[in-house]
Order: sequence, then C-alpha cells, then structure tokens
Amino acid sequence: MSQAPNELNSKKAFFLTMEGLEGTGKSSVIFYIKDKVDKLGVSLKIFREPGSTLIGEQIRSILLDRKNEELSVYTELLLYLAARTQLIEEKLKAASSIVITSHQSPDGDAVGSSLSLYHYLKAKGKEVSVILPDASPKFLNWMNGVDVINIYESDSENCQQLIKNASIVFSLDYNDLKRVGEMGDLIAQGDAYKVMIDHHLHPGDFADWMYSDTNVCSTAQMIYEFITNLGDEQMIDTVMGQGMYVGLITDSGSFRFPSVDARTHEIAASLLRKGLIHSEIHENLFDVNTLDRLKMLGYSLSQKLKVLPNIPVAVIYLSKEELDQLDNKKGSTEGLVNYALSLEGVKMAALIKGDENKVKMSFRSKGDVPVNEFSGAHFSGGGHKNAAGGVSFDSFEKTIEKFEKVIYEFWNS
Ligand SMILES: [Mn+2]
Repeated sequence: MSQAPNELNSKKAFFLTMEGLEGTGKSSVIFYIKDKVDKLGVSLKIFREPGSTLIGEQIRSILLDRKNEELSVYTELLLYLAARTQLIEEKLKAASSIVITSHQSPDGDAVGSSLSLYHYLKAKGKEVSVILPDASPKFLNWMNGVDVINIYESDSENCQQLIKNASIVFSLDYNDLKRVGEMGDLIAQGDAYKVMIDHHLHPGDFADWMYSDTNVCSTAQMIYEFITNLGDEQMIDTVMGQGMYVGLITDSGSFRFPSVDARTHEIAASLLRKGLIHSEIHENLFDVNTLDRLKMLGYSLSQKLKVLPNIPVAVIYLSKEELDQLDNKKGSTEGLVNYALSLEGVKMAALIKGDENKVKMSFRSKGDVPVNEFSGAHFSGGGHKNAAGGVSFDSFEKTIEKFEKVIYEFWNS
C-alpha cells in the first residue's frame, strides 16, 4: 500500500474484523495492517472485546467456547458489558491521578456532570481534578465544588501539568477533541487512558473507553448510570446529585425536551429520595435575573425579534455594539433564543450575536428540524437535532446576509 485506497479516503470510518481460530496469526496480521495504515496517516483503533483484563479474557473464552453455542443474545450482550465494566473498574482502581475535562463555553450539563463525577471519585479516595477550557458561567457559581475547577485559559501551565501526569482523562459532554481547544492536542498526545462519556451525535474515535448514547437527554444522566453500573448507586449523595440535577434540567429545558424519558424522571426521583432539594436548585438557576439581563431581554424582544417572511423561523440579531451598550455580562443572553422559539407556529429560532472577532450563533428547533445539520453545513457548528451552536468569522453583517440566504435553502430543500 503506497497510498490510501479510495475506500479509506472516502469513508468516514469502517470496521475490519479478524476472524480465525486461536493461534492462526490474527494478531500478527492486525499489527501488520496497523503499521501500514499508520504510515498513510489514517487513524486505526484496535479493539479486543471482550478482553484486556483477566476477567475479560475469561469472559472471552466463554464466548468463544463452542460448547456455549446456546448462549442467548441477551446473555452475550451482558457478557460484553460486564467485560467493559470490569475494564473501567480496574483502570479506576489503578489510577493514581484523574483529570475530568469538559467542553468550551461550558453549560450546566458540562459543569454539572464534571462536578458530580468529581465528587464521586473524591469519595472513592481518588486524586482528581476538573479542567475546563474556559471559565464556567456565572449562573453556576453557587454549585458545590465550582471553586476547585481549573481553567485552562487562565492557568494553562498548571493544567498542562495535570493532564501530563494523569493516568485517566475523562471527556464529559463532548465527543471531539476540537471542542476543548488547545487542550485537545495535549489530551490526544498524552499517555493517559481516555474515557469519553457523552450524548452528542457522531462521536469521534479518540477515546480508549467510550460510553456514548445519543438518545439520552444529558451527560449528567449518564454519570448517574455510570456510577450505578460500577455498583455504587448507594454512594450517590446530594452533593453528587446537585451536579446531576443541574445537568438534567439545564440540558432538558426542565424536563420538557423530547429526549427526556421515563429513566430521566426515575433518576430525578431517586435523587429526591436521597434528600436533594430540587426547588433550591431551580431558584439558584432561574431566579437570578439581574436588571441588566431583564433589560436586555426586554430590548431584544421588543426591538430585535422578527419572524422571517414565508418560513416559520424567528431570529434575534444582536451586534457587539448593542451588547456592549446593554452592559452585557457573559451568559446574560443565555436562554434568549428559547423566547423566539416559543412564538406560536415557529419551528426554528436563531440568536446571532457579535463577539470579539467572531459571530456566535445559537439555534433551536421543534420536532423534526435538524438544526445541528444546518449549523454543521454552514457555520462549522454542531450539537443536537433541536439545539445547536455555530460560529462565523465573517463580519456581523455578512454573517446575517449568509444566514438569511442559507436558511431559505435549508427550509425549502
Ligand atoms: Mn450535554
């Protein structure tokens, strides 16, 4: 192979499965292929599932044993899950220091899931730190443990050291190292065992151990399941629960998005039984408007909200000058786009706002309108079907011009 065959170039990813009897040289062939593929600059991950631990190997032999042909599909599935759980449990047990990371412009789910996992690992006696690429938003400052979060942007040397020394790096609420900026290269190059827990579409392949479920409303919910699967549900207390609950409600519009399921409510119920006071959390999150924010809201809704002609799309455009004039504090436009979406008959809403040398965008939709695909195609963004972000490095005016062109193409296609 002197160059990548077309199949390797054109496909996003594919599996190559090696089958054969023990001792026929599968491993040698795999490493021969890896060597060649590496040289082509194509990334190749080798999985041995089940395996990698003593118990995993024993489970593997159950699966491979011809005497066990009667094994039911469900049993087989459970055995695979058991092997994966065993693997992460052993990794956690052996880890001397653990780093938890989440994405840029962290939201309630990013901070909430990071803090709940932090408190859990602390309770397990682990040395653990949380690193976020940039500061967590002010509206979460009351949360338990927020003061221990390291911010890469303002404390990069310390954070680099933590990542370098880590035996495990958790990636929570993101599935692509691009979402953590400069920190991403460091994680990619580091020796730490990489664990991803996330609910966004199209997970990347950087993690060694991955728990990805795109049907779940929040990463916080997955942290609850993760701890439960490790056999530690009884350890979950109101401190861990606070982070989980914040993630659950901020990522689900307080239990209203379609991604909320019975399990979400079961987890909320279980947190309440453990003593969590949900009304306090709601107050801390939502009853904290400043006069500036309410004025910004009033101005945006009375002066800036418009519905585009002939399509059910509502927009709010705010230039950097307007935001400066409104004395906009970081995060004060949080949730603004949802007001636009709440207009009767509107199926999609966009907030486009000027920032330092770029334009930031938030998209929301109802039902079957994939705003993540829209944003991915035109504004290098992504996210969920009903909630996505985007960015543009064109001028504010140019960005609006482009948006108003492509939104009609998107809507009429
Ligand atoms: Mn999330």
